[in-house]
Amino acid sequence: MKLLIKNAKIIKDSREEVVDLLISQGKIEKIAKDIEDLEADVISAENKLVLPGGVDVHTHMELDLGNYISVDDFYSGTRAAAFGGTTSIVDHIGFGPRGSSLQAMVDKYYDLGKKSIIDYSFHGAIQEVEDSHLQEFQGLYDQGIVSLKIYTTYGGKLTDDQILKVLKKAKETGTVVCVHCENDGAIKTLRDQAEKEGRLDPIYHAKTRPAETEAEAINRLTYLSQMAGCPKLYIVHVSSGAGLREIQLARQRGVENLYCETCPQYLFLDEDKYLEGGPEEGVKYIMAPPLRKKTDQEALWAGLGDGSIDVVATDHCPFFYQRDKLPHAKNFLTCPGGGPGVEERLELLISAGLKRGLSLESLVQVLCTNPAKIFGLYPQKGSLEVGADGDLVLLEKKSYVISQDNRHSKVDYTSYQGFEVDYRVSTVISRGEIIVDQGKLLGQKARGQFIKRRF
Ligand code: DUC
Ligand code: ZN
Repeated sequence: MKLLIKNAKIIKDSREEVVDLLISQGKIEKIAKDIEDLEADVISAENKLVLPGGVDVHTHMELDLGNYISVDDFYSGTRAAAFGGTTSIVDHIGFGPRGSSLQAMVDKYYDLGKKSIIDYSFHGAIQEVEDSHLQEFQGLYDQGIVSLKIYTTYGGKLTDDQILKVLKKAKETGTVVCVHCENDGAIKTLRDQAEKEGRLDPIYHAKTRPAETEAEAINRLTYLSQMAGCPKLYIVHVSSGAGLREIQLARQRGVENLYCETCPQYLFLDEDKYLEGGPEEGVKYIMAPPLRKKTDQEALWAGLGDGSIDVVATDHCPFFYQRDKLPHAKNFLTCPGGGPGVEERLELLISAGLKRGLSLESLVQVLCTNPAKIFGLYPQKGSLEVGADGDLVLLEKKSYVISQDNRHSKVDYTSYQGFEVDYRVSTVISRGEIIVDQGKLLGQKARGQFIKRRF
């Protein structure tokens, strides 16, 4: 099967160019002007932006938190991703029971992932650091699981000695270590105090996880990384100007292989969301790290502008509003943390990014190319090059308002209700197959393939 995309405006060698792209057997076979191929189905990209399919390296499908499970499975979550122009995800898996091997949980996810509409991979997750766990890094790497995640807070957090062991082993195997950075002890003290004083409205979720807790943990990780010889270290969901500053300072003092991500919620939403509409509305935005101040938002946009933020991913981890979140409106301490976003990322970033004067090329870097490069999906994913997978998204310049009525996740709200975007995803192509066209899902269910990642 062949697909010919005519008159596609793409970015090539930092310049916009209008070309045709021929996809054959799922791969980009040719990029040139005026391609003719009588066997190919033809689609016109006239007046549309054509980008590599989006790569979202931070989702949590079916994440089991014990008392709650995030509501999108790999089918509904990747359906929402596809509608939003994302054609690959790398999911952060749950820990599973203590005492189990890292492989056991990855095996469980091999099964869960089979429902995906788009291509997918997983980051490993490590909550205990016995020698046996460290010895598993190589085997996971050989399967294409070339990254894993650690936490500095929550039940599965690692202590500094454990983190150092993980970083040293990762340096040996080439594994990328993703870290959720928040200072657990400080947060615990602040939460205990809030509980004692009865300050339990959603705004206290933000007040008990201040930006300093993120900045301190990022700072600590960058020094631990130096002690381990600078393995590949990736800070997930940077939410604050102070946190980003620690990354910039670490790079200035020579910490190599240090990457970071932010998410749309930290670029588009701020802590006023915890107050506007009262606790019943505010509870929708309980997530960690919490929403920050407008000044943090601006610092993150500046980080996108100067290239210090490498990736925008989503941390898509939705829980039902009515069923799961609303009952906790008066007690943030018990509310499941996380929110949706996998569908909105591309349209929000392209629309607002261009308005703010970012180049289309730099937006493609943070949404597609950098995540693919950092996590071993490149050049198969994340770029429009001959030989790459035929994963493309066509966007038309057509403003519309994001609303729960036009979403495709299972969850019953969107964090971006009422946001107007200038660009709308019109067609999504995965390995040469049109999977979304003009608001309709096409093709078979569960057609996604596991991506065996490598460097
Ligand atoms: N933060 C959340 O709020 N939910 C899921 C995981 C995370 O890091
Ligand atoms: Zn996450």
